Amino acid sequence: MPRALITGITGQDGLYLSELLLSKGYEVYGLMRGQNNPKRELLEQLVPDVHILTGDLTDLASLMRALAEARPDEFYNLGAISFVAYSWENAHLTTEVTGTGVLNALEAVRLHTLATGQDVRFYQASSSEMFGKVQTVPQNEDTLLWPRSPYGVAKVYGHYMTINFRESYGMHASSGVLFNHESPRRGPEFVTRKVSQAVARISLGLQDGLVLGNLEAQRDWGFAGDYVEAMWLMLQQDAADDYVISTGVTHTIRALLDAAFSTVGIDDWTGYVTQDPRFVRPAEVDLLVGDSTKARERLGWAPKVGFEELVRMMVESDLAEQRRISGRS
Ligand code: NAP
Ligand code: G4F
Repeated sequence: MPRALITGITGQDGLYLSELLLSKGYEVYGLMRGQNNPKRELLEQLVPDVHILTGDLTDLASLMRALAEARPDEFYNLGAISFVAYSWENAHLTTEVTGTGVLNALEAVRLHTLATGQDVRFYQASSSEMFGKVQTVPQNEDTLLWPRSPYGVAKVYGHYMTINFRESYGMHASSGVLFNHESPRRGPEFVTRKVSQAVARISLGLQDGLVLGNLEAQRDWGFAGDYVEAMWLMLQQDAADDYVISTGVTHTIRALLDAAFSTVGIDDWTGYVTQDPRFVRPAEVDLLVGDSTKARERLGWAPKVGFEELVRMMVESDLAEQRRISGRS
């Protein structure tokens, strides 16, 4: 039975990836931080077969202990402070967790291999946010990185450190440059879920409107369930490498609003949405659209869920949740 250790187990991708690996017969270990993590109960409910270990990406010894206990064949480093807007206000912390945390994870794996002789394949959750002020359209593995946020800068560090460990120590370390991926499990701070939750509440009469920032930004949004398959496929290859994972289709926030409101029968949403500079970022990533030809050709990966279906799935899930909470139909 193959064994996997996942950091960021309580996050959106951690949950989907653990379900995928469990379905493939893996013994799955998840690293959870904090002495009383509020997401523990949900995690135990959704994936009761995952073994929970405590640890933190900023604490190298905790990673070493987790590795000694899990003895994984595969290590998926999904843990991060992942909210771009938050990273300006907490730049140092973001650097420690999202940047230096990758070095800690790589060092822990390297030292574990030295001590035990066990080879561990490593996955790094890199991000399209690294492309920032994009230098080519669409973006692929060769596009120059120009990050626009402390989060993006930290991800660039983690990305190159992963490549450096592969080149320096021959580690099987791969980096997935994933474009935005969403689901009903997406945190409510991200724009897709903020919109799907608000639309559900507006249609049930529980909320009057929605306040957003920049409506012109364009994102290449895919479904998280499809994207974790790409992570797994990367670690099944003979040689480690870097891959862009994306749908190749981009939409503005306005188009997201069109799709979400039309799910509940509202064609003109302008009366419900206002803009506030509070949600506008100091530097914006205006346009993301990925070229995932390499992943499609070499991994045989392709996204299954399209934009309209994804938005509908999220709004319907939030409608069901809000009906349950409020008792309204
Ligand atoms: P997420 O839902 O925000 O999950 C982040 C996870 O990291 C949570 O489990 C969180 O734990 C954990 N974490 C935070 N600080 C930590 C620390 N100090 N030590 C250990 N773990 C820590 O993110 P996601 O959407 O699943 O994304 C997974 C990874 O992919 C992240 O690295 C993200 O940056 C990257 N990524 C995401 C996307 C996307 O569109 N979703 C695209 C590209 C790359 P708590 O629950 O305790 O906070
Ligand atoms: O949903 P977002 O917060 O995601 P963002 O910044 O693209 O980052 C996500 O994707 C990255 C991959 O490219 C990941 F690495 C990262 O961890 C995260 O998962 O914002 C999307 C867009 C931005 O242009 C933002 O300015 O939506 C715009 N937006 C407009 N109003 C808003 C809002 N974003 C949020 N979160 N909240 C708003 O009110």
